[in-house]
Amino acid sequence: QLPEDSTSWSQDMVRSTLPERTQDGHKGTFGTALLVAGGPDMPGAALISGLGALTSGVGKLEIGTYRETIQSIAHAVPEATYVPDALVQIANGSHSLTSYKAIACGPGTAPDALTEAAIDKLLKAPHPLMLDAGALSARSYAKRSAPLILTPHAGEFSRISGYSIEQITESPGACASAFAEKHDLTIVLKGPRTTIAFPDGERFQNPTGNAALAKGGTGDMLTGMMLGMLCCHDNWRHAVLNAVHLHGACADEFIKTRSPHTMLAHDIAGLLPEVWKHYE
Ligand code: NPW
Ligand code: AMP
Ligand code: MG
Repeated sequence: QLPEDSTSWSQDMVRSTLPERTQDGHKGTFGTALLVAGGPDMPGAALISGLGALTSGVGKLEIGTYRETIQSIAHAVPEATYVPDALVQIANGSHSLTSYKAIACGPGTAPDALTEAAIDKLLKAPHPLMLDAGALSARSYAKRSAPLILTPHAGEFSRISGYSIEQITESPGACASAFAEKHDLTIVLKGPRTTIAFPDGERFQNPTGNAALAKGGTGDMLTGMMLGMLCCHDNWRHAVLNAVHLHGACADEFIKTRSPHTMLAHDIAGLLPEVWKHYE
């Protein structure tokens, strides 16, 4: 039984770990990210997570999604390029994964055999990999050298771990750390005080955020932000922690002047430029 207390990933820690955008950098310096997201019934998940990545430091973003989803979101995310029918291409090995700096998969994707077959291939890529939403399942993970980061909410964590919602609510830190150490991966257990548990037992709690975030799409935004942060940080742990902190800080900024009832997930991408600047 691990103790429940976790260190807070504080404002000062964010300030001292955010990367500079090197003056002589070009888009290749900051890396290309692959975001596999969205589906015919959930184009918004690809749009929202795409906005999150693009506002979080990525050099270039490729969004892998369905052909019809591309048509419905490209006007709203014109900075991205697109990989049509990405899950099929990844699952059958016809889309190379070697050039990406980081990959995320899951917002709005169906939790089905095709997604699982694609994940088998994504796990073999030599870069940080994030799995969220439709890419979270009760499965085993092949050993890999690069970081593997899962971002479940309590319902998803219960599904993949077998812990009951009650156990997770009672002891989020202990449950997250036990799972992270057992499977040699990182758990970002989302909730009012998100817990970040690394595979070596290190664990933090996020101090930012409020109930304005209790709305569809905010988790998709976090996935995109973390993907972008993985591209612009040298230290992947700092990328994970800073993404969670800044995501919550945007919601805190929103409610300084507006009702928490009214925030939209994509408002976070509009708030992030000024909020991030406060920490630089
Ligand atoms: P209940 O009944 O609410 O109490 P699911 P999802 C339970 C996409 N989206 N937080 C909960 O219990 C996502 O990316 C697309 C949340 C319920 O039984 C996914 O691909 C959007 N839930 C897909 O939708 C915007 C908690 O878990 C179950 C919980 C489904 O994602 C919306 C919900 O989990 C959305 O982001 C907690 N703390 N604790 C778009 N615009 O395209 C317990 N639960 O079934 O995986 O549903 O999270 O909505
Ligand atoms: P998801 O359930 O995947 O859409 O993710 C929801 C996001 O909103 C996560 O980052 C949660 O930590 C955050 N969130 C949800 N409810 C609250 C709350 N009451 N207070 C603070 N953050 C929340
Ligand atoms: Mg979610």
